[in-house]
Amino acid sequence: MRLLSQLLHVAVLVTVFSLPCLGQSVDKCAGAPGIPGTPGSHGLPGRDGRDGMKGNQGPPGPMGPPNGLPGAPGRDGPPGQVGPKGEPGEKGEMGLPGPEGRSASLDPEVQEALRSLNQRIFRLEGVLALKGIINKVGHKIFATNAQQVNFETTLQTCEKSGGSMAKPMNEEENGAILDIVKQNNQYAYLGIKESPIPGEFEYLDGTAVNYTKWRRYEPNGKGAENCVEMYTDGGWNDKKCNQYRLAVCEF
Ligand code: MMA
Ligand code: CA
Repeated sequence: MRLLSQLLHVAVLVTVFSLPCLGQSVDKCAGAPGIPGTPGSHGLPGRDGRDGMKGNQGPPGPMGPPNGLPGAPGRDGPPGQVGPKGEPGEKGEMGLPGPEGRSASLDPEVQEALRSLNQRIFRLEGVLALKGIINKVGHKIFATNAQQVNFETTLQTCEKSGGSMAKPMNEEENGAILDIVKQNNQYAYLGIKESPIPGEFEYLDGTAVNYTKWRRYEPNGKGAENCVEMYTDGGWNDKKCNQYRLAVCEF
């Protein structure tokens, strides 16, 4: 087909160039061109081109034959879910002491609380004294339950109440106990006992008695009267401990 086309091409050219010189003078009319030669043979192959871009990584190769050695361990998986809460641990050791707080004497809130408490106690003591329930002298309060019991029971009654047996240590305190004795018209045991030395007396804790109010000729028991009672005139008498006397305590 291509050959046919070439032949046709050649024929056209021959026709055109073989026409007589139309409209031109005879002496200037050239001869017809020759027929083109045949195409030359192929040249030598060109030089190699430059390296192309690196291609993508190929797919993994096929699995190898069985009985090969195991591969290296795989990577760790993602973390699991949070587990349930554990049992409480043992109690730790005590920590170090905290920083020193503000002195109560400089704390306005503490000061106000103390002032308020003092006032309430003062008022309560006033009511109790007015009703004859307590007899206050200096820092001591004397009181009775109006019961007549022996020395040992008096001692226990006073201590169970948070106090101790009444022990006058001066004339004023002796007068305060006397008020209670007179109001009840009952003698009262005092918080004084005979010491291991007959005829000598001491407080229940063994300390020496400085103030005394012995009645005339007392003490006269000489080891046979180990307790002390107050008469209704305020004077003291050494007496056996098993009598029933007004229980008077001090707080
Ligand atoms: C009683 C007894 C004594 C006291 C005398 C005072 C007779 O004994 O109470 O302790 O000394 O009276 O007379
Ligand atoms: Ca006596």
